[in-house]
Amino acid sequence: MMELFYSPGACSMASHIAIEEIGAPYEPRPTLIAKNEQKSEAYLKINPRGKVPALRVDGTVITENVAILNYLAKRFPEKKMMLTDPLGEARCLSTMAWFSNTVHPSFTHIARPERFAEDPAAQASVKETGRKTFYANCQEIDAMLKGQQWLMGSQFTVCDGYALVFYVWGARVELPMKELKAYSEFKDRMMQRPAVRKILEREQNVLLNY
Ligand SMILES: N[C@@H](CCC(=O)N[C@@H](CS)C(=O)NCC(=O)O)C(=O)O
Repeated sequence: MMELFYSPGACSMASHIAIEEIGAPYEPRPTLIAKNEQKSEAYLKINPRGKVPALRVDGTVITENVAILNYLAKRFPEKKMMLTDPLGEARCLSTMAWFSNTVHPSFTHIARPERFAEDPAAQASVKETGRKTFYANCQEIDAMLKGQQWLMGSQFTVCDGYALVFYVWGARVELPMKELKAYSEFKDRMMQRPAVRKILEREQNVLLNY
């Protein structure tokens, strides 16, 4: 049995959506960042970095969305959650790596400026710069989605749930996400998928009232 450790509204939603879309049995293990549960003694035994998501598979723990999403797509190839030709697979990995190493950290500047500067005045500046950088990244996602149904084209993949995370975050910090037309239409399509809706409801996501 697989177990997914996640926190509502966190980047773990990417893995949460993927595992639900796949439809394989798993145990959802809420690990609430709001209550600092990701730093609890019990959870640090699962992921010593104190971060979600983590996926435990028969006693082995996988961390990092990119690795979890790649694992899920490969373990359940019949669900076609990733492009499988070498170029297509590289495109999926490239997009997920960019999400993880660039888009996510740009949001961290908004949500956790104290991690980048000690001085409160400098933190305000980090936050402001983060808003610009993060929104520019969202505009890039919007451009990637222009004229296509899903990020990789006509095939829904594990990249799509990951892209939804950043739409949610932008909405949460009141960036003008609705001005991003292709991204907003993509968000609407995502919300029509029963698995996505189920996860949004389980996580009590802001998109349900957006
Ligand atoms: N690159 C990692 C990032 C994981 C990460 O930073 N998770 C955040 C939630 S979005 C977290 O657990 N933060 C808790 C903390 O830093 O204390 C991934 O994609 O899995």
